[in-house]
Amino acid sequence: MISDKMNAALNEQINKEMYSAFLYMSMSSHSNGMGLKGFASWFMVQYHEEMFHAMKLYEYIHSQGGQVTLLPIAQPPAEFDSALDMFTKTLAHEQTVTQSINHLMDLAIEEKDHATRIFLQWYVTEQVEEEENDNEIIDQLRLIDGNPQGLMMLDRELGQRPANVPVDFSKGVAAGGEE
Ligand code: OFO
Repeated sequence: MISDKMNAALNEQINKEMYSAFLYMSMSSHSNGMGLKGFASWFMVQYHEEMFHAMKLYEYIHSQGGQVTLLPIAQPPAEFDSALDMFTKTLAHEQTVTQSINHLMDLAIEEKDHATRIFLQWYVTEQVEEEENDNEIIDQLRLIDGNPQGLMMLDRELGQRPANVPVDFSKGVAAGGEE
């Protein structure tokens, strides 16, 4: 069982995860337009990860007898200056998501809602990984400093990122494949 306040906060987090998915889909499209197919693929994998994050919340709310209310998703930006600009914005965005997860965790602790606290632990760990990945790519892009050959090499590398989250949620998150 979750409180109404926690239910509302988790609904808002679904919205944030879905906005993240929209943002990375937009970056994927922009990368395609720049001829960076590997970057486009990386961001599309990230899109799927974010939808998975949203669906885990969706399922958790149901498991606790709560109600999912879907909120409007804001329009993400469509134009970016460069690959570095996209990843700088990705990191900044993930930092706001981390703060949001931390606030949810604070609420779970305040409400002595141990089930939600344990559920949210997964997201805390996930955010560490997301920020680390973004920081690594930003470092590489800074080293490359706009050099086309370097950018092509990184593009090839990012294109190798596997999609390892479920994408079919019709039978639930756990039935959808590997995490
Ligand atoms: Fe859901 O981790 Fe990014 O936003």
